[in-house]
Amino acid sequence: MTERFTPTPEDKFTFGLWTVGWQGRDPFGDATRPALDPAATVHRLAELGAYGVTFHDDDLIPFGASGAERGAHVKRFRAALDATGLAVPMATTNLFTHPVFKDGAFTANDRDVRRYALRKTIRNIDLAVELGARVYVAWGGREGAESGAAKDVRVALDRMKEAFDLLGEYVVSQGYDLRFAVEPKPNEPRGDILLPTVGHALAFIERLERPELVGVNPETGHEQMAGLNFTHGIAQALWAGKLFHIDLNGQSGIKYDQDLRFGAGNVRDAFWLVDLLESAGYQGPRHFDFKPPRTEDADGVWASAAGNMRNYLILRERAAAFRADPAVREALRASRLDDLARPTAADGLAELLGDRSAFEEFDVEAAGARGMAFEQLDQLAMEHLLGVRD
Ligand SMILES: [Mn+2]
Repeated sequence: MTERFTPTPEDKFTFGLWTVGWQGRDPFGDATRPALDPAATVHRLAELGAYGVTFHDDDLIPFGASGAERGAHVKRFRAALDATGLAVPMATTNLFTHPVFKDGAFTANDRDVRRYALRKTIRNIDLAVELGARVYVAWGGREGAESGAAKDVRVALDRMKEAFDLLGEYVVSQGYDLRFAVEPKPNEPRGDILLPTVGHALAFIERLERPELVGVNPETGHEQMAGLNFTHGIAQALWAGKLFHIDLNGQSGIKYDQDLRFGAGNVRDAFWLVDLLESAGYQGPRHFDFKPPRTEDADGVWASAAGNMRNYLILRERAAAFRADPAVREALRASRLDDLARPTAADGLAELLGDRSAFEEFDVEAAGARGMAFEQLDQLAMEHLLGVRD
């Protein structure tokens, strides 16, 4: 029973150093846990069955460290990776903690801050590539404003585009096999953040010089903070060929960013998300960007980390059982999902315009009276999710 929910590297579960390493500092309270050593974290994640680990530059190398200190930190981390076989599929930049970033990084009003942010990012891109990363995440947590005139949003978007164009030029010029993933978030820490949702980010990417190099890294809680359906956002990112990475966690509705472990919060959306990722054949890492609540001690931190992976595997099994159930297949037909998959006018516009049964002779009243049978279908999903159907 427990055996089948034990993660292995083949499941491609990854964790940020900052997740289990979160010390529990929040706007109202001090740290409740000591700092974790990155190398020890790598060993512990490997023991739990993870595939990889990710990092912000400052998670690995304390901000302001000298060149020699930097080299020593990287060496220790690399030794832990070599000893455990853990991969580094993704890395990212901390462009939000230091006061210099209080008005943003790529879109800070101060030009010298923007230039510094790009140099800080490029320095960590070199390290990311050295450690084998294929995706570089960009979360612009401080790119935004609390008041109207403080940020000219159209001009700020010009600067954001300029930043991604320069970063794209850099990786191409270096011959790096690295793609970028924009991580949307509606607010927190800024009152309003630029590129607040998956949809905003997808539209922005198409304006770049090298759109093929840039995709999205949606986070469960960030879309749910905006009251949006995360699974629908992921489906659209997949449809656009832009799901370059994903941050899984849990969130209970529209409130502060909770970063609960995956499966906590909106478990129904988690079920549909796993169903989507698995049925779409998503090949990327299943990356957890969560925070063990500050109530937890070290044991609680690792229990929380393990819970993410276990919940994903449970939901994966539940979703597969749902899809394999003959009653579900019948219910999907009754809800006419097969009909949705048929092109509306494969016969062409002229045939549509000449088809009297499509309009003049169409029985609108009869069609309007047809039930969609969605409730029977959804009840079957609920019962699979709750584990009362096999
Ligand atoms: Mn979050």
